Amino acid sequence: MAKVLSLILGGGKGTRLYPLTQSRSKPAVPFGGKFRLVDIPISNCINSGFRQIYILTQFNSASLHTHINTTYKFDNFSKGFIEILAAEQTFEHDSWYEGTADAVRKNFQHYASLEPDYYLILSGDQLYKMDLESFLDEHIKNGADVSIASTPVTRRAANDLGIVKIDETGKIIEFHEKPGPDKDISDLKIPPSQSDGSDKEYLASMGIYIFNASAMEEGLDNKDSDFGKQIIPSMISTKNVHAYTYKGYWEDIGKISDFFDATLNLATPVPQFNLYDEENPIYTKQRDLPPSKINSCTINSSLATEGSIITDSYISNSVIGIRTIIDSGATLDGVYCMGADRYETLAEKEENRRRGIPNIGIGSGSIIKGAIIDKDVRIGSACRIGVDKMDRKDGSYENYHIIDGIIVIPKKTVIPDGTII
Ligand code: ADQ
Ligand code: ADP
Repeated sequence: MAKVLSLILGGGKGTRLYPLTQSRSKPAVPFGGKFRLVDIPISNCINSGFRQIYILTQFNSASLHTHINTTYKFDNFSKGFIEILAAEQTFEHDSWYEGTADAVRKNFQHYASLEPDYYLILSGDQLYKMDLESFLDEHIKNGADVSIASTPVTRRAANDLGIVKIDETGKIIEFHEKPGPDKDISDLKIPPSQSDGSDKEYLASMGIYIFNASAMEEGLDNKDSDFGKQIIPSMISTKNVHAYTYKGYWEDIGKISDFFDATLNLATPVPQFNLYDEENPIYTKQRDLPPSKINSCTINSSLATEGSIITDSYISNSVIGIRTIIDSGATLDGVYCMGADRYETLAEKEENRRRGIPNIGIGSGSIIKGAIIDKDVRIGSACRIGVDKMDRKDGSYENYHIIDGIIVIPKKTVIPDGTII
């Protein structure tokens, strides 16, 4: 059996997902109502039989630790483990990870003793299901030093991705990292003999790589900081680098707008990413929460996760996270509500009343459209958020942000009764 070590790139500073990454590392960002971003690559690894996994992340946080420790347990016989390697100061280096390759390099001492045959590098912010075992089989069959999972994309999508050109055997002969809209890359088009005739005329790197152990050591024996910008382009001419073509659903969710769209898509009647797949489940923390209680509501194209209490409300195109309390007469349309870490007690609610602050959840009669509401947010009654015609410019405001036109309310924010955003 080949020994494969999976390394999940858990994120740089997480700026593109800010403010969701204000108080947590990117892998710990809640996704899909009850999951965390990191559950996706981990589940892909586990479902493919790869159980030795490191998560490389810039910030450590108690929440990521708790999540990993309470969710993923392997028995003694499987030799499985999942460990977090957060950027740390050592005698050799005192900086953050300067990029993806730098993150892998700085942790070499942690994996060297395991003596893997192969390194599987995965991105931490993508939504897809892929049989990584077939990817490895293909890598071995091709006698490759490095293989790059690649997927067909349009010219527009090609702007922000690494674009590969392959020969008839699948060997990569050219690689251009993020060519942007102006560069002429027509010579990188998929040859007509391999094209399916759609407008997806280019083959893009998915940022998922398999390296032979020796190729990884050689590739990182320099000061280059990024796989996409430096390591991969320089290996194309010196090593046997192959593409593995994947044609299923694949979405980068490292940006607020993509994260938001992918989340709401989960709630559509036929979502692109199937959470109801018995063979390839997405694993997450077992919480022992009660079922959601729903009283006199109209709910359409929405997901309501465990432990929520929703009363007399109208909810559409929304994802309602764990322990969300929605009071009577509220309307939510196109909202990802992450939920709450705990229920408030009656005494705490009494204290909230005395202090004039709303309870955790969404107050009565509030209307919310096109928003991400982080955990433990208190939205008062009769608020109007994203409803009225207003000139909303992207930026940071007193108690909310607007990013790509989406209203984002950070964790634990208090939005008083009657607020209009
Ligand atoms: P990007 O996704 O833009 O392009 P990058 O920013 O390097 O590349 O991120 C790759 C993954 O590594 C992400 O999950 C990110 O969060 C994580 N990451 C980034 N910096 C990190 C750091 N310092 N420490 C730990 N993790 C870090 C890459 C490739 C492209 C390819 C796209 C596909 O470079 O060629 O097309 O992925 O999405
Ligand atoms: P996030 O999900 O936003 O990353 P954390 O994971 O750090 O946040 O917090 C979630 C955990 O913290 C939950 O397991 C919850 O039980 C616990 N928690 C948070 N606030 C409280 C509180 N005030 N009292 C008790 N437990 C809390």
